[in-house]
Amino acid sequence: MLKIKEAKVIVTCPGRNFVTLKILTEDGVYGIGDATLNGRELAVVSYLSEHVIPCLIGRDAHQIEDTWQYFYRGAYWRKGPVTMSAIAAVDMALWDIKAKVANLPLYQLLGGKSRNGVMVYGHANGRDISETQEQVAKYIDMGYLAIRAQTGIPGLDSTYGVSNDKMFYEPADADLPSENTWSTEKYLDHIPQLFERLRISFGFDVHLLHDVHHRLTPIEAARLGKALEEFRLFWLEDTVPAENQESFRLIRQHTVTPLAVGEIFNTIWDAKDLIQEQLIDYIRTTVMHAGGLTHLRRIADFAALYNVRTGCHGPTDASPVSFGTLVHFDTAIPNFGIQEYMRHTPEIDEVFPHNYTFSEGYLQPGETPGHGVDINETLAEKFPYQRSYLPINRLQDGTMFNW
Ligand code: GCO
Ligand code: MG
Repeated sequence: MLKIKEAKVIVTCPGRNFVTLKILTEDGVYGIGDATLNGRELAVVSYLSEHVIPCLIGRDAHQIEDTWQYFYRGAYWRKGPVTMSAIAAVDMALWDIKAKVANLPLYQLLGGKSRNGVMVYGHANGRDISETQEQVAKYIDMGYLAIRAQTGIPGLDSTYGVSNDKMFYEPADADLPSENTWSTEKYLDHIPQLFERLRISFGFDVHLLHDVHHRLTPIEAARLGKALEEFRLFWLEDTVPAENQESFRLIRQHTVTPLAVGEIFNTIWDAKDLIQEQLIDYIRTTVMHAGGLTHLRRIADFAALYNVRTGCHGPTDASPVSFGTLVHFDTAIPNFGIQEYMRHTPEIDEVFPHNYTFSEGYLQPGETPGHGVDINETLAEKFPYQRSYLPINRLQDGTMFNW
């Protein structure tokens, strides 16, 4: 029995907010987990402090599955992003502890290496097609093999995925939600031109991806998928809001452009029909929002039965703790597809010392025991929480829309 002695929540904002859970055992071994939920950070802090930590003290740190079930079933109120982010943080921290006690890097506990490196994609974006093209060229120079391309839309002041700071895109940009405007017609006319230009300039050796960010209806998504077929995207992401899993049947009937979805899902139940009916190609559930490693493995194993591969969400709102854990997960599982990798600023990297490395388009896990990420608490304290919200989105006539 490895008794949990203490658990604490650390909130820090070295440029953006992160919520970290640190679990300490009686033997002095500790583990850390990421509980960041962009724009709703303090709800998870409260959930952890009021409802999780009191139940954790005295439990056996080695009982990872039982602890997961305890918090999932035990709350009675299942699922939801706040609950599942809190459970995720506990789970990550416990896996970190178990691997440290075993004196092994985490991927060894997950079955060892299934590949030599984890292929990642970076984010190229620009105010117009030419600027996006320049950014794609930059990522190619940095060694990336896969690049997501987003561009501003003529006639719209701002849109998802286009930022001023090209390398460190952060969509939560104000202490009250900023407002974007949207026109599906303008968007649908413009995006095929972007990919035509990128294929003419860079050929077909580089993988290209695109994120629609939940803005189309199924028939519009089908039209976009068809229009992009000749440019052979690696994937088209979040075409429609996915509350209706059956939306994907219609999209699937019309296009062979590969589909990715799931960054806002928190359980296997959100993706069950999509996977079982083979309506998607990549599942984007990720470690800090879908219940940690324990639940993510369950989703990946289920997906493997239906030829669905993983493409875990890895935005800047995932702290290095999540990235560290994901790199071990991606290294070990058989049906890995790709990993999103939005870089953190040097300030963030300093607060969260870590040992995963990027080289020639791939991330590599470190070899130290655990997931290989720590938190510098003294430094973290210097950056107090600052409220920061994601934008909202309205149609040009003022109607509230999906962001
Ligand atoms: C992505 C995402 C992000 C989200 C962000 C919200 O594909 O990486 O869509 O950019 O918008 O994680 O917090
Ligand atoms: Mg996305």
